[in-house]
Amino acid sequence: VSRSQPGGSLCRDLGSEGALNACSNELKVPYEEGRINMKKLRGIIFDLDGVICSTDEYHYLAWKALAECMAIPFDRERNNLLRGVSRMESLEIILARGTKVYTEEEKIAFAEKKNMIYRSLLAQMSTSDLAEDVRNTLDVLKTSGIKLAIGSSSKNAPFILDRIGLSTFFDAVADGNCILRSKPDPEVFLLAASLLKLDPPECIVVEDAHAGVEAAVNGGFRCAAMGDAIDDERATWHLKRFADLLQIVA
Ligand code: B16
Ligand code: MG
Repeated sequence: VSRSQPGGSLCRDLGSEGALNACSNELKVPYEEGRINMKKLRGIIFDLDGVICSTDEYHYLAWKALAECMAIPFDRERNNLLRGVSRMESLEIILARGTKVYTEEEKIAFAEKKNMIYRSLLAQMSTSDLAEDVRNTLDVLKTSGIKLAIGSSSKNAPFILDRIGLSTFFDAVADGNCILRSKPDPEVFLLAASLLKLDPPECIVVEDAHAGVEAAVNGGFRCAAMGDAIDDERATWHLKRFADLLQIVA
């Protein structure tokens, strides 16, 4: 069942739990010291779509459905440009391939239509859409005493977290409902860090978008890149699997 609207400003700081460091794996993913003045790792800020869960695929399907209605060419390569950027900026990137000019009201209506399609796909998600390695890795990180936050451009983040059973898991959630500027601006990550009461050099950001890696670096964070952004040279670590994070914190 689809919930009506994302729940307004749900950015929160729930405090941290646990202090035992349960991770003892050897660091196998090298990092480049000196790019950012490193401090002891105390927090991890996760992007949501494409990192915690595969909702990036639903974004693609929903934008594709809209683009087809408008006879605008759209494919997965184009879709990769939308990762991490806001809904309205995404629409502008799609419309740039078309020939027609639209009013602001029409653009808002297009974005709402896309969001309705997207939310109907999200509504079908359940806790089984949280991959086992993500769940297990998050559990290990939580018991290690490292604070965990979400830093997502999405206004649907509270709804998604609810669907996959993580609505109360994170120590803080900063999302598209709480920010004025989306990635590559660092606002969402700086907000997440401040909710955790940590400074950027004490945190790392996990991202699947080039815009997100750029946002992390712009904010003074070290970044672990994965998925579409795995080869981004601005990232400190390059994660083949989500569980590789455990090698960073060891
Ligand atoms: P919404 P993330 C981002 O989430 C998506 O990567 C991006 O494709 C999307 O346009 C943006 O959220 C806004 O999403 O329409 O749900 O508000 O990757 O930053 O977690
Ligand atoms: Mg993402």
